[in-house]
Amino acid sequence: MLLAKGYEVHGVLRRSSSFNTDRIDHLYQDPHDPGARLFLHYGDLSDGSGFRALLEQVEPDEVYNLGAQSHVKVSFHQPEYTADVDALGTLRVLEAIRAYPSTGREVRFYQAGSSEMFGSSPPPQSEGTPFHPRSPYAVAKVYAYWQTVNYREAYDLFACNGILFNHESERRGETFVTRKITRAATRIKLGLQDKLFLGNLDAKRDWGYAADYVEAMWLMLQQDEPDDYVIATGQIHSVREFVERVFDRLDLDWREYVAIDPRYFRPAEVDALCGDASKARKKLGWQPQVTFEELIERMVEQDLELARQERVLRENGHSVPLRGIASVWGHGA
Ligand code: GDR
Repeated sequence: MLLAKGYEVHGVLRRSSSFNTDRIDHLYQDPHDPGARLFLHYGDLSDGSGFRALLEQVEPDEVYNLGAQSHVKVSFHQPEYTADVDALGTLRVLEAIRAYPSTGREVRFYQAGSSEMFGSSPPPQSEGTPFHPRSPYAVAKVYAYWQTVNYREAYDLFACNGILFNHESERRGETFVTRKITRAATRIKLGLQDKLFLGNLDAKRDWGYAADYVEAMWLMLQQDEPDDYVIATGQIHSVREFVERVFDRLDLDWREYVAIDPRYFRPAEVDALCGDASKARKKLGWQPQVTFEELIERMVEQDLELARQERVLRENGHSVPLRGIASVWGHGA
């Protein structure tokens, strides 16, 4: 979205021994190309000095902190790491921005808050709803939220929290429930898999389309004053309903294929999230464009195509990496 708006974009990339850029490969630009506007730098939210150096080198106008250990279930297995990256990582970025060299430029800061912060506070949730986090991930996000508010109040930073409800797309990571379902159901449809193991089907979420939500993040940083906003569709559906719709769309009876595996249950669950985004509607002029049905259609269409490609490869004797097929290789997430 930022590239389409004409921005020069600098992304921070975690070092890994294998490539981890699959989801942005379609944006790749050769950095030697004089017209290139997308650059990647090694960095990590656990490394404050690296981030400070990057800030001085890049001199950004806007910083979007979307980095996190973002999987709720995984945060129960890695609570300290999650707190370090999601909570302290945000503090490191805020500190770096506060101490930014006196170029006279203001850096606007966006913090990816989460509806998970509301936890067990009943829906509908809005900016005034008390937080009651239910996972190490959510607790870390609450810490980052309040640091962002405090840096705004204490140092006059242009810092905003977006409190985004679940947002999905064709590029959603495969261990999150929506993509796990569309990936598995389409593979089942094409005879590549015969079971899908899930956890709690009764959880209810407010699922929107990611492309709509990034527009809201950007809008927050274009306002005269920094503020915090809930971004949501205001519609709630259960995981069971999501499963049912996806399998229906493929003319399959989900009951024949879906089984419950308790290893996907969470020690504490968030039962129901449904956001009230009236403030964003009023102040940012924002509203979601893609409906729940369209979201499912887009995800199913794309994953059907991936499954078709996989089948052709297999039929021709090629081995296909299982990376990205969470229902095969999900590690309990
Ligand atoms: P969530 O997303 O925890 O809401 O956080 P996720 O898709 O992981 O879970 C949604 C609900 O589905 C239930 N569920 C399962 N979840 C997973 N991952 N795998 C399963 O097999 C499964 N079976 C049932 C979960 O228990 C849960 O209730 C997402 C993340 O993107 C966060 O980073 C972000 O902050 C919030 O959305 C808003």
